[in-house]
Amino acid sequence: MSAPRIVLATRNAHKLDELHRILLASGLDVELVGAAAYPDLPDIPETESSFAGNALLKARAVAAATGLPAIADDSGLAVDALNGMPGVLSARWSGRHGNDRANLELLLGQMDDVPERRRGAAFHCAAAIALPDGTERVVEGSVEGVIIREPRGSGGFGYDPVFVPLGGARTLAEIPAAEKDAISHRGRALEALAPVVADLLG
Ligand code: ITT
Repeated sequence: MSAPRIVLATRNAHKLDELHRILLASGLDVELVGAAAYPDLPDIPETESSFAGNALLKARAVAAATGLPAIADDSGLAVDALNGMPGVLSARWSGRHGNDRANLELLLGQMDDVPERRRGAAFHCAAAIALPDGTERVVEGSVEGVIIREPRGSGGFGYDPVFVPLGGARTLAEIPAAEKDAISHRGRALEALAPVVADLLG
């Protein structure tokens, strides 16, 4: 029997790379296809207030539109000094969706006067799978760290250049991809999702 096909329901190329990489490394026997293979997919407004709610919205909509199982991630950065923001608004914090550089610069400006002891933050990821028959599951993962004052590193994406995980010295943009996957919010969420996927599609 051929491996079941799963659509990765994201329009963010960096997230797509990470989802692909982490799910393949998990050893799941599945065929992964990007959402770009389905150009007529509807635009899905992220109307929920939680990462889990939005991940389910995206996975559900893509499963319904393609007739295939779909995996989606909703993720973002929660900064203590900003009362948990940008949170679910992380992708559009500067007003323009997906402008990583502008988002990061706005965040650094907002945190200019925040002293070292109050620069804590965490990345959160909710990873959801939805099947065309309406079955759905969602799991979450996080990584805690601090926001530094100047971007460092050229790997990763988004806020990675200003985020140093707790106990580390390098930003998520300064460490190799596999090292990020091993500790990241997305790596942890997908580690929890992989057995769920195997159970549902096995
Ligand atoms: P899709 O909804 O199509 O998946 P998106 O980029 O809009 O793409 P999200 O709504 O989940 O996805 O927003 C995620 C944002 O959170 C992303 O644009 C970054 O700003 C930030 N983010 C999430 N994970 C990150 C990571 O691993 N490293 C750095 N920034 C991250």
